[in-house]
Amino acid sequence: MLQVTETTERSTSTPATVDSFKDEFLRQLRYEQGVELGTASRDDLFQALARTVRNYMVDNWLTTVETQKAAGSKVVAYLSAEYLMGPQLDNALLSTGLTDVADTALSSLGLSLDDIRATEVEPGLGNGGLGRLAACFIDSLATKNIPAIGYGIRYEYGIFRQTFVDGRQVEQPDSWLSNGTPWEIPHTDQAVEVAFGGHTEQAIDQTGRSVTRWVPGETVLAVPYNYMVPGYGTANVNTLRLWSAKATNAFNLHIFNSGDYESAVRAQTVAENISKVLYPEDSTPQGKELRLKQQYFFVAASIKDFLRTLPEGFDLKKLPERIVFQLNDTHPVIGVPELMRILVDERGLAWEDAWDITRRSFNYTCHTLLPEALEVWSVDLLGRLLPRHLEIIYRINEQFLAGIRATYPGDELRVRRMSIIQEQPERAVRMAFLATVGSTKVNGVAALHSDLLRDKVLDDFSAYWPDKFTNVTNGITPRRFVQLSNPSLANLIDDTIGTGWLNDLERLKELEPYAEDASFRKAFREVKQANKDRFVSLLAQRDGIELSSDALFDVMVKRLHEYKRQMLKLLHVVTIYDRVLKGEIKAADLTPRVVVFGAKAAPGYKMAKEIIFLINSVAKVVNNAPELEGRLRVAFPANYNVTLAEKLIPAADLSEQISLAGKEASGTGNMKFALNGALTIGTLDGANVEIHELVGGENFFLFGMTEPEVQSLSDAGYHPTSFYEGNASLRGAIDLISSGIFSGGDRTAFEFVISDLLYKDRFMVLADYQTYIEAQERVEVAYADQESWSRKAILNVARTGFFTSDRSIQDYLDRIWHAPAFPVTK
Ligand code: B1H
Repeated sequence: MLQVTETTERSTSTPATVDSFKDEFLRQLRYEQGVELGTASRDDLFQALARTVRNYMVDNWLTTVETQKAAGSKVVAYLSAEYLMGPQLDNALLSTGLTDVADTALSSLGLSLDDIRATEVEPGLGNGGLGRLAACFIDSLATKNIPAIGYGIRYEYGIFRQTFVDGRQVEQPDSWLSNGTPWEIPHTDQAVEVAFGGHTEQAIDQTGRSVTRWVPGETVLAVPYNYMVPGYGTANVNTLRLWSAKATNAFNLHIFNSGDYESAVRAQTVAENISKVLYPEDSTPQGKELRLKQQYFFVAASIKDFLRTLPEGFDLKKLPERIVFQLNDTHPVIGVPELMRILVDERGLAWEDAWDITRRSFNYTCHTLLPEALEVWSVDLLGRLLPRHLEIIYRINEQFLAGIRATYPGDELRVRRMSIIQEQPERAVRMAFLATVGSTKVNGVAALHSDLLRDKVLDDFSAYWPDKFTNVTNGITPRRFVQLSNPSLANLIDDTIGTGWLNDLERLKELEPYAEDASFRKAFREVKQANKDRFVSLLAQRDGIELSSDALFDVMVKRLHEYKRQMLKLLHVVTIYDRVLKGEIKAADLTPRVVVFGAKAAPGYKMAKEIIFLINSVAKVVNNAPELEGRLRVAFPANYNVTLAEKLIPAADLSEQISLAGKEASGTGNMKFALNGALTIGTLDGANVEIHELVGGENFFLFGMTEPEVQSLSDAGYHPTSFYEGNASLRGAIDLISSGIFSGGDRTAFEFVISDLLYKDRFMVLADYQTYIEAQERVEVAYADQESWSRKAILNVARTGFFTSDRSIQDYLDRIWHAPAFPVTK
């Protein structure tokens, strides 16, 4: 019997005992893996364990799907080209409440849960923050009992595996599926066709109306793979549905029969390439045909998939009551003309009605401020790949611009500025504009970002539609980024304020008084120390990097991008070395510090790759300098990913969030560090602004220009050389890099980076250098007083409960989605 109740409670459908768990595990090993316990490989053990845990979620999942369907309540469909999920086993154990059962069951078989979980290969189906945000959001949606589905692409190869060869990044394919993944359930029977190319033609329908028809040139199959998304503390299990491309049989057969096997195979390859690999770009798009194909592929499949769940005879005018599509950046915005095409061409709705439905069904989240990151697709390419969609976009634009002309008569400049179609440097579709016009709400991802979006990037649009713009500050799931990644801290919190805070994170406020409690501070420090020890041993084993855990852990992990300013951090390192070499400071006076970098560069981003090479080159010299022995170490483990983040973030003392103000939309690493008791050194950028506000200025190392100051410096004309010339310490650092000391005497090795800094420095590293160095000096002083540092760190944890993604989701619900929660119990 299915029933719906108001209460939420954790339930595993089959009551699990150690014995039943053990039996299921052994059954999996024997009958699914086909091995004996004694001969099972690590991977066999992992697969069997993962499927055992998975099977405990299935009943709740099926109940959730059925109950939600029967109720016909509003569904949130999150459309995202990326989901950076991280390892799944721990999270599944946590949500089913089976961690202890599994541990005991495995121990009784002479196996170790820790060893087995370490073999999991994470699905790297995202680049960085945007993909990880999507993963946090579906976790919170499930936890909050919201009927929701995540739609995306099942890339066969995720984000590349980064290796370093002689200090340079070399990319290796990420074949995360080579052993298969226990978490997915394919449904070949539910595949849908997605069409591309061809042409459009006019026809007369049965009622005598002239209609447009798209006659596609080719079709591919989109095969859905389902992943369970268990909520925490609830029986609700939502679905993540990722699409994989497969050649259609009809197409193959036709060519096969003609005897041309080679082209049949080629056609298959072309079709299946669509979901082959994740584009490894972050913050900037890649304008490639295959990328547009990926976008249309998953969006068209997803919309079709949702529409077929509607009951026979459903009144499409009521669609916005049944679904809300959330566009995770512009990558899925082709969904707007796609829904129009379906409603007008296939379902025979009048254009005006279809437009009303479409606009009410979509909302758009923008994740950037960099102008070069705003996606455009050339009209030429779009017209070739999706001819009908291009016509529809033109018509949407025409109608939109008619409205602009009516409101601003004679203002043709404004019309040109706002047109969805840009004319220069080539005629192209501005996807952010299409998303804005086609959506009910547009949101930025942090308060500052949303303000800048409204007042700068999309100012014409916010003047025209003031109510369309809103903010939803990003968040992170505390299940993964506190409980799972930092169990020692979670235990300390449990012991101090009780349980229940994991899905009510503002309760961390109750920790505030304990900042004044010396024994709590000691316990808190012990947690941090244990996390450092854990990280140090992991790094020794994973990378052969030897570190002392008796040091300030200063961490900068994020994608490598000039605007994030890894160079500023590096200049700090080089400055310390330079001053020690010159005898300006005594190494013995330095607080022992371990600087950890983690960063992948987009493979085609030359400057980012040169900066990686420079960091590695500096690290090599600094780590071998006898002068700095025991005082300064630089560690740059390759292939920073979610798995490593979970071990590194809890070990950090200092969180580097040092982008140029006005460039980082939000950042989410900044939130993870603060919630794990690291202090932030940062600029007033992205969500740092809110972190700073919440934790208080005394508990945050603020430096650098504000966004308006950046703007005025830029308006006045920025000359980096004058900063170089006017600052001896900066000059010392830059000159040391140019001296060849980090490149075996080669003075030209880093010219590409250094001359850019001196003559362009688009992100004003040199302008913020001095205040950054001073802020680092404040860090040194503060860290020397461990009691006071612990107080600050505790207050960071206590005051950042706001950054749970549960709160972000609540904001989306209140401001944008208006979809009721729907608790499911069995
Ligand atoms: C963010 C991206 C992004 N912003 C294009 N934009 C991509 C753009 O493959 N592409 O073409 C991929 C990713 N990613 C990040 O989103 C922001 O830089 C962060 O500041 C923000 O925290 C994160 C989540 O909102």
